Amino acid sequence: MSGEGVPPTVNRCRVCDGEVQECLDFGRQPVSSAFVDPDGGGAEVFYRLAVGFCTTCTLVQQLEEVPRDAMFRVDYPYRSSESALMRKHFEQTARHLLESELTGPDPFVVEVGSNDGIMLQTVADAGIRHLGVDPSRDAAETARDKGIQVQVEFFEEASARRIRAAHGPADVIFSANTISHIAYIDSIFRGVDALLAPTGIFVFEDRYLADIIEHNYFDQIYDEHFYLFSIHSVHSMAERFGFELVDAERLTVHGGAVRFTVARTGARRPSAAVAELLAREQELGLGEAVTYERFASHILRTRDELTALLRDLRSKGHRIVAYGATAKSATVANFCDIGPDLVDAVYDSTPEKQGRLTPGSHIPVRPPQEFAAPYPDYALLFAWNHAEEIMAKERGFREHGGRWIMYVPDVHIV
Ligand code: DWN
Ligand code: SAH
Ligand code: ZN
Repeated sequence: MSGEGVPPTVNRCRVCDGEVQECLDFGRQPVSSAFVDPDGGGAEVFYRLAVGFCTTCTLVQQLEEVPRDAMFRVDYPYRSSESALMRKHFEQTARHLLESELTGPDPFVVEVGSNDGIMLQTVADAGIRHLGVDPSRDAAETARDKGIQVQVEFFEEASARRIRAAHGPADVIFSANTISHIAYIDSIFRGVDALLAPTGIFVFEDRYLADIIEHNYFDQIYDEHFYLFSIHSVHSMAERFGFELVDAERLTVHGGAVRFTVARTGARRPSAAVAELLAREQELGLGEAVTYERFASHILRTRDELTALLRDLRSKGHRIVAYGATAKSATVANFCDIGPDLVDAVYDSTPEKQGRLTPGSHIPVRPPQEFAAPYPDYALLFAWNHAEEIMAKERGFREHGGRWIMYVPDVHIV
């Protein structure tokens, strides 16, 4: 998208070693969850956010890897439980696992990326043996305070082997919005191989590439989302690592995701859904350059329309703020050059983000209690995946004549 032409180096697929063709370039971007202290502090880390697709296995992946310690640190600020929708989603997910898989004698479940315990809470309350694994210490402490067992470290082959030695095999390894964050995917699968019981399952939920392209959810692309999965790419990835994709279920959370279920080859019979979704994907062109060229022009159009709208409103004297200091919004703000000159503040319920500045774009983060004091004219909804919950909470904003600005799938005002 930068128009600088073909990159000089050949990029290799992290799974199959095929050639990766660059297709999207968002330029220089900060670490998406590295909120900045207003009184200075350490220098911000930037990298080039570029995406390509593997010309052999179609896996969509980033071309530059941000070191994992730069993203997931002791003070990683995201807290899954800030959303009522996600609390309900993970309670249902846990109940489903408890009823369908964790029914034998003394079952054991491991969660990769357990964050503040949003999913394991239900498992712990049911008295089932569990272990969360997450390197983000402060989030893990929140989970521990709720009585959930968590090990503060990165899941990978070595930690998986240690868990197996200490606790025995896992019947279920669960993960949500985390496997796509892990560039060293071969080590993850070796870890799953070491830890999973012979007939156990590895279940992971992640954003679905087809939904991202169809609905122009370009802001789902940021440092943490190293991979954008499709049914096809996960199917071939599982196979390469000695596993099999045995189920795939589409989810509506985060704008569209898939719950992938993977088992050891031959251990479980694949559901009809896998074949159906694979067949449907054939028509989407997820392994073809033209698909990403179309996506890139949609993204550029959105950027131009959004910045034009914000500048126009500002020049007419309207006050604009944003809502939801999401990781996603790092891409929007930095790619569209939206800073405090256009947007006064971003309101967010997460105490760990409040009082700090958004990464790269340096917009102050304020608590939602200040949103109404007084209401702005316009609010740019960065947390569009929580639109229903937020708009219901902030009903007073519209009642006072305020308007929400949306940018996906296209720029519009509601
Ligand atoms: O994949 C990831 C997902 C699960 O979480 C991670 N890589 C990072 C993070 O992404 P995100 O920041 O884009 O996630 P959310 O869930 O869209 O973030 C919502 C933000 O909005 C949070 O900072 C909390 C805030 N919020 C709020 O202020 N009021 C959320 C709700 C529901 C609210 O009512
Ligand atoms: N599962 C939660 C949290 C997603 S945010 C949800 O769906 O809302 C991603 C989480 O993965 C963070 O808490 C981060 O610290 C963690 N994470 C990142 N890399 C990891 C790894 N290699 N092993 C375990 N957790 C990891
Ligand atoms: Zn590949």
